[in-house]
Amino acid sequence: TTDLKAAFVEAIPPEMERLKLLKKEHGAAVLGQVTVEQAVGGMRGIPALLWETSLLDPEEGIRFRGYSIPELQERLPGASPGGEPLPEGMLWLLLTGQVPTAEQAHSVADMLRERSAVPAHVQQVLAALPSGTHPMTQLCTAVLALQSGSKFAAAYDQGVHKSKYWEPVYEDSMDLIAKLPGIAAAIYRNTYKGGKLVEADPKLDWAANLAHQMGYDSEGAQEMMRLYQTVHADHEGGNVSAHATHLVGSALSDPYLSYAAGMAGLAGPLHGLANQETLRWVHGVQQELGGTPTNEQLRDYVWATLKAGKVVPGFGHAVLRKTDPRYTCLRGFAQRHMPDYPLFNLVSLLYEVVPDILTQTGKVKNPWPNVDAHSGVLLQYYGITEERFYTVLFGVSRALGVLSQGIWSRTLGLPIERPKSLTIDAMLQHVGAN
Ligand code: NMX
Ligand code: MLT
Repeated sequence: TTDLKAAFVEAIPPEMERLKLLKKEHGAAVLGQVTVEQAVGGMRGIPALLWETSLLDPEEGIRFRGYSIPELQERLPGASPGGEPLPEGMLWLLLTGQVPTAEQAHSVADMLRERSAVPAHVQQVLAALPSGTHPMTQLCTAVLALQSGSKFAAAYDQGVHKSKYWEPVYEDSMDLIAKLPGIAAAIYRNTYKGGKLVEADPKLDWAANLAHQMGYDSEGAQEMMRLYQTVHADHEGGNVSAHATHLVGSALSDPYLSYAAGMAGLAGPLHGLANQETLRWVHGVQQELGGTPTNEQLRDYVWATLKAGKVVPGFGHAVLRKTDPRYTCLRGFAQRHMPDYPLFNLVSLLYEVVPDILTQTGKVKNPWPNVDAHSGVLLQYYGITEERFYTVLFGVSRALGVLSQGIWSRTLGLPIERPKSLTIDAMLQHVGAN
């Protein structure tokens, strides 16, 4: 089939069986134990979430449905043969577990195009926000404004049977994914281009239309956007945006409410906003040291950042322990398309200098760069220079992963999430210390 919904429906019975088996035969098996340090330390490493769309290895990085990023660059269909992967193919993969054919990916593009119109009231809500409102606040606001059209919320009001939750959740998720490029582009044009919107081009795929509606029509910018939207799609279930979406969805809040919650989390500087922060920090380097600083000068700059009690944005990770393969992938794109771009050279220099220094602090568990250290350079090269907008582009992509998992969560009947919390006293009592 070339119909995503039909392919998803085919994938449901075996998955239900596997979960049933897991619960029935192995429900009492121990996945791990929880230490006091983990409970007070951001729950790092506690295996306590079911997340099907991707899985992360601390050394190797992310795999989407079992496939690494280089594997997907080879296997996922492009807009043209050999081109960068189409995010529509990633969506098919995340939802069904199968690598799509080119025909299947293009049919997803058609399906999304049909749902892409952004309602007038959402444009009005965006237009009513004070100038200077952060683009991520605008994204959350626009998504909440769309919630009035939620098919899941309406179906729940009508008393839909729980075995049918997945269907309106699927419809909401596809509607939302379809509208995000138009919403993101409207935020961009309102904020930076005097509010002059650009119509979608019915010949273009989802990511190319995002670039087009923002005002960027070069082949390079469109290919960059396809890759960008593909690699940010998912990063297993425990990161702040995925977990927030999952948590809020578990209360049966609809996909608009859950994704808006995820985006509120992505807007934090330790998470998605780090792509904005990286650019600001790199511009600070350029301003103070000029275009081609020496390693020595860079080292001093990094130490000054640390001594001021700030983080070096784009470096470190809560769970990765090596260079993020998304960083490596975007670096590969830069090597192919902009090898002599001064900003790329500066970012490459940082790769040589920063990890050593972070290691010398003796406390940073992962000194290597993450995706946010590289994504902004690509955008800058194609003229998208407004870094306060960057996290919106991350967020549009993240919809593919968190909403696909959301559809599965409602299909599998996962319950409301409600972990146990403890007071300091209760922990001390538990360990016999008071
Ligand atoms: N610069 C300075 N200090 C750092 C950095 C960094 N890049 N990374 C970690 N540390 C510090 C951290 O603040 C903590 O200090 P303290 O004990 O004084 O509180 C110490 O090193 C140990 O932290 P870790 O256990 O290594 O890291 P943790 O899991 O707590 O946090 C991040 C992970 C990603 C929040 C952290 O590495 C960071 O703040 N990085 C910079 C921001 C960033 O790039 N975030 C984007 C992550 C990817 N994404 O898109 O979400
Ligand atoms: C992400 O893509 O969500 C980030 O790398 C953060 C994380 O995985 O914790």
